[in-house]
Amino acid sequence: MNNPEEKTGMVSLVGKTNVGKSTLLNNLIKQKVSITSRKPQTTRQRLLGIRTTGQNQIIYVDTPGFHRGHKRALNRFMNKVALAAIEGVDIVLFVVDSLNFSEVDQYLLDQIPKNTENLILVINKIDKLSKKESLLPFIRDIAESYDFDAIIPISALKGENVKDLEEEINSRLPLADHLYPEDQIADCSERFLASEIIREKCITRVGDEIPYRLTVIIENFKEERGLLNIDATIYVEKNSQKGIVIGAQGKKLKAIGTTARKELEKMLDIKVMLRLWVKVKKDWTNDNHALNLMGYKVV
Ligand SMILES: Nc1nc2c(ncn2[C@@H]2O[C@H](COP(=O)(O)OP(=O)(O)OP(=O)(O)O)[C@@H](O)[C@H]2O)c(=O)[nH]1
Ligand SMILES: [Mg+2]
Repeated sequence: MNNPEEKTGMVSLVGKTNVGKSTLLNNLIKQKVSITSRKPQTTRQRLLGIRTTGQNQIIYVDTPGFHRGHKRALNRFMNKVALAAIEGVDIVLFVVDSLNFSEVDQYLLDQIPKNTENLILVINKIDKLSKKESLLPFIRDIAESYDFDAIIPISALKGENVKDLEEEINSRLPLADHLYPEDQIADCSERFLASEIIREKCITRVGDEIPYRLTVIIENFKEERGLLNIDATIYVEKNSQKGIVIGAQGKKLKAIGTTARKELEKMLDIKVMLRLWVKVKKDWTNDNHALNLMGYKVV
């Protein structure tokens, strides 16, 4: 080891869809790298967020939320990525929603090997609880089926107790050299980030079904004389979905483009020219070949 005092650990955020894993990741690393939304199945790929403080380096792994009842190839891919993140890491954060622990949470908890070292139960969204006392029976019920190494109630949205969680993680990091430079906070490209921000703006503006049938491909990403030119295609599965994304007189697509552009300009600190197209790729979410082309590496 180059520095015998350095500590480094991989920490997975695992949990059902919509419990707030990506919100927590962004809060832990103090920057938005993972998109979030009130709709389920927002995160689709494994994504790293890195935080280095002094001798400690934590590499967080955000994962797609585990979900059931969807049988398409994209859903199978997402669940596989979710489950894979349980193994080969130093610490697992099992994230649940304080208002709702269901069969799906239980199923996922049952998938975690009993000999997992450093399994921390993170109970999120405590800001929504009307009575904090209801946490005790909630904790008792979940802790019955697993002997957690620590249990920490938090609010990822408000930042409540997130510092305690970070301290708990730091106290469990193994001695190892850092893997990333101390100023690096993510491992994804700006190109990927751009596609995700555009997808996030689409998710919040279209109805309940389309977010699951929509993806974004960056066709061109080039900086010229202080202007970042981004051309992106939004793929959906049907003509009717295309019409919804575009909206009357193209108004919805325009709003998606404007909000995405503004956010990207802030994040990347550069002026952005964003051009969006909407295309139909029939049944892409259920076609392994198309999924690979869209960047979801189904092997
Ligand atoms: N009130 C409240 N809402 C929260 C909190 N954390 C997350 N949320 C909200 O819960 C919704 C889901 O959050 P995400 O971070 O996208 O959840 P996720 O677990 O990453 O979801 P998937 O990527 O689908 O697995 C969003 O609307 C968040 O704003 C919290 O602590 N309190
Ligand atoms: Mg997420």
